[in-house]
Amino acid sequence: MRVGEVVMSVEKDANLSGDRMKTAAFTANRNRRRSLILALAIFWPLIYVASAPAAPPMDKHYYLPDSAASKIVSVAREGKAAAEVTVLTEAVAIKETGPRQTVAKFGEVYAFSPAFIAVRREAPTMLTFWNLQPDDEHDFMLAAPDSSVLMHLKLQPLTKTSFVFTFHEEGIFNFYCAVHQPEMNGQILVLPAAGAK
Ligand SMILES: [Cu+2]
Repeated sequence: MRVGEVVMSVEKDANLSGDRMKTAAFTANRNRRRSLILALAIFWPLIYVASAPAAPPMDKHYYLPDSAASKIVSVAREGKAAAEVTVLTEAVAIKETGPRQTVAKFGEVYAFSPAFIAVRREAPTMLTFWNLQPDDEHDFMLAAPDSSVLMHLKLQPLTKTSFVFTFHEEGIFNFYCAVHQPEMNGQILVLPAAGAK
């Protein structure tokens, strides 16, 4: 074997072991891919459930009236309404636009607008909340005249949220944004049904 041949033979061996390494790497990759696919197959239903579009934001924090509360007010996502009211989340004093002294003294201040709504008993009324803020969550918590909480909605940033409310009891119903207390409140006055004496 001449020097040239030795060099060639060494190179050949080197290539061989390189190929072996490539094969080993490929097998390892394939095994890794297999375990990934297996894991996906096993966990896919879980992943799928977790990423499924959240049905309306109703969980233990946000909910519509339950069957007992529905005797006082029933709330539906849609339906014919005798009246419609748009309720804005108004930024009264916020860090972006000030006034700075007011924000320093009171913190950011928001308000529902309008904060007073009159409806008739049994008259379906559509309330549409416009959360005007791009970076602030608000919510709508409705209380019965006896102060028990009937429902709690999340009002997502830059989103309109509509529900048709039908009140079955007369009286003053307070509502709140739980995030911005004590200032972000309002009242719904439920008057006698039309034609009632
Ligand atoms: Cu709020």
